[in-house]
Amino acid sequence: MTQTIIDIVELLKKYDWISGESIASQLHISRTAVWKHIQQLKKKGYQITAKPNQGYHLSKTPDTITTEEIKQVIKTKHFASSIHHLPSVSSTNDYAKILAKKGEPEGTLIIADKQTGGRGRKQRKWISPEQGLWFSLILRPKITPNDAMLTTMCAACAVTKGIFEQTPLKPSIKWPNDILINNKKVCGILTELSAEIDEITYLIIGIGINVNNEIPNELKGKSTTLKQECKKPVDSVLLLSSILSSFEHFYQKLTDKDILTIKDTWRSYSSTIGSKVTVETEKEVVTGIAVDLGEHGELIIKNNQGEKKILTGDISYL
Ligand code: BT5
Repeated sequence: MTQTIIDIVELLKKYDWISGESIASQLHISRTAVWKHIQQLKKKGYQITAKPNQGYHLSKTPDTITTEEIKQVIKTKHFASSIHHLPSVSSTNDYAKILAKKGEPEGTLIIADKQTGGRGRKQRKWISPEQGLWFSLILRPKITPNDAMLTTMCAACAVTKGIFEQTPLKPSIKWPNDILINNKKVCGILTELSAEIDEITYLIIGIGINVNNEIPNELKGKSTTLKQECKKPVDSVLLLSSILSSFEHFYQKLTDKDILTIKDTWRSYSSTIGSKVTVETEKEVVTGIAVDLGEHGELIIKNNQGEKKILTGDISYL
C-alpha cells in the first residue's frame, strides 16, 4: 500500500461517511485519484460502499493481513525486520520458540490469521479465530529472568498506546497482562522465556488482540473486540504498525535501563494502581489496595496486615 492509500484508509476509518471531494482536498489529490485508490482497496478486500451525496463508507477491512502490507506500513528500525506470516498455526508462541531455538534474530515477528491452539497463561485456552491480531515477537533482552515482567510491561504499554493512536477508545492495563476497554478484556499478553540462571537466552512475547473477530458467547460478558467498541472495523495492519513502533520505543528504554519511564507510562495507562483488588496466586488469595509496582514489576498490595509483593497472579477488581 502506498502512503496515499494508507491515508485514505485512515480517513475512511475516522468518518462514518466521507465524500470523495473531502478525501481529495485533505490529501491534496484529484477526485479521480481517490476513485482509483478506492477501487484498489476494494480489490484488496476492503468493503467500501459509495452513495451519491454521502460519499464513501468503510464497512469491512480485509479478512487477512499480508506480509507485503505489513512491510509497507511498518516504521520500526529492527522489530519485524523478519516476518513469518502463517494462515493458520497452533500457537504463534510455539512457532516462535522453534525459530528462536534455531537462532532467528531479535525482533522476528510471527503472525497468524488464526490459531488452532492459542494459549493463555497456565495452559489456558486463548480463542483466536480469523480477523483478530495474533502475533509473537522473538526478543533477547539483556536482563535477568527476574526482570522479564518488565518486557511484558513494555508490550502492555505499546498495545495501549497503539489502541489510543488508532481508535477513539480508552484502553487500560490490568496487571499483569490484560488490556481492558470498558472493563472488558480486549487483549492478553503471554510472555515465555528460556533462560540460564542470570541470563535470558530468548524471550517470546505473544500478543492476542480481538480486533474485528467474533468472540464466543461464553466470553461475551467479560471480553470485547475493538470493532464492537468502535462500532466499525479497525485496520489491523495500522494497529500492528503502531504497536510495534511503540514496543520498539519502550524496549529501547529497557535496553537503556530507563525503567522509570516504562513504569511511569505503565502507571499512567493502568486501571490497577489505586484499585481495591483480590489477587489469586498459586499459593494464596490476597485482598487489598494495589498501591504500586515493585522493582521487577510485582504488584504491591496494602491491607491490614501490611504490604505484600505479588509476583504473578490473577486479579479481580472489587
Ligand atoms: C492471556 O492469558 O491473556 C494471554 C493471551 C495471549 C494470547 C497470545 S495470541 C498470540 C500468542 N500465541 C499464543 O498461543 N498466545 C499468545 P490469561 O491471562 O491466562 O487469560 C486467558 C483467559 O482469557 C482464558 O481463560 C479466557 O477466560 C480468556 N480468553 C480466551 N480467549 C480470549 C479472547 N480471544 N479474548 C478475551 N479473552 C479471552
